[in-house]
Amino acid sequence: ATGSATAPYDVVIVGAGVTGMYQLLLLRRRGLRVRVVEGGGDVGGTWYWNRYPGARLDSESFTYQYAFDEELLAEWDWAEMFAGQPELLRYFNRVADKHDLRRDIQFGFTVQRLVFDEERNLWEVHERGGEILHATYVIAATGVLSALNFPDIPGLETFEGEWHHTGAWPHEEVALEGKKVVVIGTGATGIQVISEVGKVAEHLTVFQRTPNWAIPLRNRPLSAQEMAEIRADYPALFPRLQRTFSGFMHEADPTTSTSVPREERLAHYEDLYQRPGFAKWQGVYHDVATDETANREYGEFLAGKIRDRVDDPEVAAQLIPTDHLFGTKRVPCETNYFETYNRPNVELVSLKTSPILEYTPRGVRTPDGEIEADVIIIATGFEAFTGALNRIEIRGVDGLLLREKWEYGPLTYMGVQVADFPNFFIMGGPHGKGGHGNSPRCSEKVVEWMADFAAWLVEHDVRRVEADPRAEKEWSEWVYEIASHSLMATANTYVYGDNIPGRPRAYLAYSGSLPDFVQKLHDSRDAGWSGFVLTR
Ligand code: NA7
Repeated sequence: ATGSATAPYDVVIVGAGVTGMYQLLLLRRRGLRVRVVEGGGDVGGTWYWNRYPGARLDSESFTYQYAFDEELLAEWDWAEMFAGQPELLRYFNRVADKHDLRRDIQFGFTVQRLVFDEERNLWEVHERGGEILHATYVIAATGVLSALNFPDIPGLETFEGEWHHTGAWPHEEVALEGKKVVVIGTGATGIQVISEVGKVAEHLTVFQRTPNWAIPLRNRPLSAQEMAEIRADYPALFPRLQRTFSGFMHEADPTTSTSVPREERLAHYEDLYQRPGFAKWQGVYHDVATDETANREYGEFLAGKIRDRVDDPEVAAQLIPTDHLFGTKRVPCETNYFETYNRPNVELVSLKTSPILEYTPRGVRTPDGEIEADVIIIATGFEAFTGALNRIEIRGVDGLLLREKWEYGPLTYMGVQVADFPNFFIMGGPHGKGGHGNSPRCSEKVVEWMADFAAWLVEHDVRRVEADPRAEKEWSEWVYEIASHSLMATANTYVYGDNIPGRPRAYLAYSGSLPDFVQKLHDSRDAGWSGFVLTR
């Protein structure tokens, strides 16, 4: 217990990713004693861990940066419309350097337990290796997609080749050229990594459980001229993004699809298909997201594109989703993904008909035989929203364990606090908007609100602040209620925890809009922090 001698911090922030970095900067500016603890070796969170080949933004680069630093906005040029992981990591390192963030960050500090000491109104922050820090308040900036999900397949330890989860990719280059590679998983990540590995592997076997409605990314370099135009628009861009549903550039088309003749509709879909990024998802006729008939027609259009792009009609059929409607799961963006299956060295295997029974020393075994691999890439995603918190032993009042409280689904007040867990705040977790959607856009106002609140609490010497159980109940019921009306409720998705076997189905995200969410935070603040119980 080396840390027990140090005086308590006002705030310990868990996580030095996109959210935690900004939180640190703001709390430091407010004069608070603050420490960040981070399991990784450096800043950047998602972009520190997800170094797999092909890791890239699906949001336009310039929409996915901090809005607060005008100097940096003026000098940072984005090289591509959709930045790759190396460029993003350079950017977040630049922010850390410029603001000297690292002096308040303890790296390699993996939080194992968080225990609330009711007598002293202090949180004990226990590191895996035994170090303990103390803080009046703890802010979890642990991310919504950071706890790795592994398929439940036995024998990984017997495999004699190299294996990596995409979300914990090594810093050293992984040799894939001329190798036999197996990829498990075809979500947004799998689709990116498959398209890159297919180009270099001697043989690539893709194990797919469910196909996804992937759409072309259409990335390209940004010229100096374009960058200048984009930059000139920054003062309008950031406020505009704050008014959108999830911080993305593309807003739903107010036109109802059926008000347009079918031919015109299809021509419009063709036109949309040529546009970059989420224009084809977020920018389509609004009723595609809500009306099943409109949705199915658009899906049929996209299925036609897949059939056009994949040579073998049987493979094409396997790549067309039939189990879920377009947009009811996270829509991946792709670059030559479908064409990858036209390569002679790439093979698609359905886990539905040919499940992996076990890993073997030489590869994987299926009912159809053994498939050899030099490298196995596990692209099976994350225990979303609650995973990063539930994997820490978080003990509140009377030793209550957070993951037990959340056994049948999360309960929060505005996604930021949980009753019986005083002085503990969540910036990106279940039932809040922080860290979801376009992550920097969705978290920045939450982080700013948090900085106001934390400064106010310290200034007013509030020893204990906790969500009012009634406010928590109301919020949670409301979140579950609005989610149940969405077409998303019809899909198997990580947003409902469906990817984690044995987990009771519960809506984990927040299905309202960004401005609406921020307004609710501000309303509470303006009403003297309504919904929170404060003890001086
Ligand atoms: P996702 O979107 O959760 O995708 C994971 C993929 O792995 C998906 O194809 C899953 O199939 C598959 N999967 C998950 N568990 C298993 C098991 N047990 N066996 C076989 N296949 C499995 O994660 P990503 O990393 O791609 O993307 C996550 C987010 O990160 C994404 O939204 C981006 O914003 C960035 P399923 O569809 O569940 O049948």
